[in-house]
Amino acid sequence: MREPNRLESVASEKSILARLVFSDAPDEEDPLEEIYRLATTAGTEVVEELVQKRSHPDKTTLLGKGKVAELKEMVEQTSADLVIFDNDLTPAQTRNLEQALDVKVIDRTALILDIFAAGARTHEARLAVELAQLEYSLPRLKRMWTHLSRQKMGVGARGPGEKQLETDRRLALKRIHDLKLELTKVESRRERQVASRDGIATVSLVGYTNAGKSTLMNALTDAGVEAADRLFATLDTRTRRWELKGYGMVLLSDTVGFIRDLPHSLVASFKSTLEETRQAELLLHIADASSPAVFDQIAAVYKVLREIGVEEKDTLLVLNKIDAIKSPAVLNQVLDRYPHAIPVSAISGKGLEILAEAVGRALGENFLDLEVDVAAADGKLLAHLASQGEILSRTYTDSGVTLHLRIPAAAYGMVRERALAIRKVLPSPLGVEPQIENGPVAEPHVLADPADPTGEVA
Ligand SMILES: Nc1nc2c(ncn2[C@@H]2O[C@H](COP(=O)(O)OP(=O)(O)OP(=O)(O)O)[C@@H](O)[C@H]2O)c(=O)[nH]1
Ligand SMILES: [Mg+2]
Repeated sequence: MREPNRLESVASEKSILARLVFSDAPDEEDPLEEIYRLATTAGTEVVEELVQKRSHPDKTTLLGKGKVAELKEMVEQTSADLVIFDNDLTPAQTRNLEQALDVKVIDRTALILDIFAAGARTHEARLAVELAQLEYSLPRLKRMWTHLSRQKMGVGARGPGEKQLETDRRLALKRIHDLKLELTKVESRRERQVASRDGIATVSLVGYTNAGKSTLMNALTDAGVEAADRLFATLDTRTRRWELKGYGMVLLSDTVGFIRDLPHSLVASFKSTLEETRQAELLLHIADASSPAVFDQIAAVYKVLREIGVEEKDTLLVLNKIDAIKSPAVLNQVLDRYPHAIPVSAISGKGLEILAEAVGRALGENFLDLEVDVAAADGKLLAHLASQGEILSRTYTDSGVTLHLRIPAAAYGMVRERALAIRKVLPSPLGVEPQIENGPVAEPHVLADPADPTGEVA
């Protein structure tokens, strides 16, 4: 039996980049920068580039006739294997362009899928990518067949080919069905896992790809996750304990990054990977403040957050990479637009203390300030308090110990049940106001959980 159709990898092919920019779109410093990064991340060698400004796309070939001819000449001169469009192409446009250029043509979505396919490591990410690839290929199966039929049987011929197309479609649909089922199982497993955490607050890092989410996760929790100057370096979700000074323990999770015009099928397939984000109490939206495209990237992330249904969640905007910003004026421009944003550098550690305070403040209502008496023999409660909360002071008494502590509200149940006396139950006081401009420089600090050196969370 044949495998359902997969997209071919474009790694190590020579590519030409092309993009249609609408005339009314704001000027970009380098309109091909992102597609160039995507193309090289996918492993292609970029040999030429072409941009056309136009008020509307050509229905049949996206670009105008003159530009298609220009592209054709480039293909011949460079012997490129492939033309990559930074726009999305309809199946018909792809077919027409392939015919006109006599070379393989792929669009932005196909390229992103290729990168995801090459990078997916975990079972879950692999399932998600395969599903997205199949959904992308399904309406294009016809094209592959039409292509074949012409070579083998002449235009309009009917016969075994049509049957093959039917078989391909059936196989693809069956596999899509199976993958969705499998992913639903993964999703409910994850939902149960997240729900079983005794209500400890989860803070989820979200943001444009390459903004520095994983680097920040490492700086805050000593997580040791991979961070790299590569688009979509992270394709799964990692959750670690984060000991928030003055507030107690929360969970911090790092996940797949977003990009503008992220294919909808891809977002849908990654639903289970994004489960932590969907259940998080607080989102930290990490933006690369040193990127000339920072405004577009912030907007693109808000759009994806809407798509996955979490736009209503409490979100702190974090402006990362401030060490790489050339002039203070650039940062001020971003702060003018987003005055509540918190500038940090995950690499130098600047601003991280202010960030931690802001997170604690945002989560403040989930924490309780208590003074409790615990029996000396109640090792279980003492261990619970030490692992879940922060003990601010302890005084030994004849019968046991009096603790002043701050714990997540969800961890209060056991205290109420077992403590000898509870004297204060107040919402935890707010942290210090984050200082945005000219704030003090915080030293880099790494918070590790001494009880568990890996800090890994199931
Ligand atoms: N100059 C500077 N570079 C940073 C900073 N934070 C991260 N980077 C760099 O940015 C690149 C991307 O970092 P990652 O942490 O992998 O970014 P990410 O948001 O996790 O990216 P994906 O997982 O691909 O979505 C790496 O080369 C980091 O070293 C920072 O504060 N300053
Ligand atoms: Mg990452």
